[in-house]
Amino acid sequence: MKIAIVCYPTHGGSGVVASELALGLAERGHEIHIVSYATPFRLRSFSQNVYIHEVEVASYPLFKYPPYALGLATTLADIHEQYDLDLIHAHYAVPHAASAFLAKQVLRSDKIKVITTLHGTDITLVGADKSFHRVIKFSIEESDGVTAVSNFLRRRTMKEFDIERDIRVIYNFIDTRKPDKFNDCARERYAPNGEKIIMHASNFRPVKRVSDVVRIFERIQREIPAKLLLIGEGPERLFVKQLVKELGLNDHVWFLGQQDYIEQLLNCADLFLLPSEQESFGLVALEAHVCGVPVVGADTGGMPEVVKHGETGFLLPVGEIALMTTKSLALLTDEQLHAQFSKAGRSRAVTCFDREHIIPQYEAYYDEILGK
Ligand code: GMT
Repeated sequence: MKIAIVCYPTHGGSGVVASELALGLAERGHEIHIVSYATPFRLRSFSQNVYIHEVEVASYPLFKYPPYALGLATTLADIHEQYDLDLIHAHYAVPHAASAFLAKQVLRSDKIKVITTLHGTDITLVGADKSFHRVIKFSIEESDGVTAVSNFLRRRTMKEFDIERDIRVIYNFIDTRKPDKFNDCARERYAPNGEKIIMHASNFRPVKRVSDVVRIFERIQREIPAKLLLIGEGPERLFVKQLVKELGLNDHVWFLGQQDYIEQLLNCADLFLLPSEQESFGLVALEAHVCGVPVVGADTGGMPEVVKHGETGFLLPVGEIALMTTKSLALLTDEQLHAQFSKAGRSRAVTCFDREHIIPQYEAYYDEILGK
């Protein structure tokens, strides 16, 4: 098949999933055209069957805001004319699904199909904004196929947008071979005296509640020697740094910035914290599990579909810092319990979320939408 994959190029989960899907499909012989405003970081090196198209947006003194959605639609139409695409797979509804719809209209073609994958914040945060609501609903209804990354997100989309059409749940996935390839994390660099290593990675937006991570860590390190590794960049980073300073934790917290492949770091973590307000799936929790790292986080959104409470981690109500601390300490101080959760998490990742299991589900869905 010839497939255009539209995605964000950044470190967020939707861009990672779209990039890994592109690589997986390309390996299976499909011709993949990545369409984005920059080259996604996971696709910077050459891959057979993957073509990168960066969208250019004309600037003009009249434009207060560059019309990216129009540039994207034009690029998609151009790519179709040159390569004769079978389908456009838009990751993240805003504005990708609307641009894909527009491209199809511009081409006046019923042959090319549009599939939209909803990732989470496109529905729960951006989608909840009145200024986008009608267009998102329209784009979902007009796509030839729609997938959501969790049952939670499917239900939420149907309710929030009053959608009656079918939405297929296809879970996010992971390459479970990675931990063997990346096993060079030096624990001693971050925890020279054998301290426990707690980790969090996110885009440091309010929805991630990174200050909860710091407060939980502060309570943990009162009881046992521990270090906190914070990965990522985002609007709350400075605020979090200030909190770390105020709590007297400067010597215990590492800010590691944006990392392209966090598996290397996860390999030396003892615990991953994800206390988000909302998480439609929680790809990073799956990344932790594949490295055998138990997760303590919030019982929200699609998190229970990834982390099995009491088996691979603990999920507590949003904001319950005290309970999250208690469960973290239980895992960090009981070696047997930790080993049991670590094994169960890794095994869950391999059994339920391996790329070899999920990518064929996308292929089958493409066939179905193309009427093959
Ligand atoms: O987490 C974010 O805010 C980024 C966002 C994205 O679009 O990259 O993540 C969403 O999509 C991921 C991939 O499907 C999911 O794993 C995340 O749970 C989801 N984030 C939220 O729902 C907050």
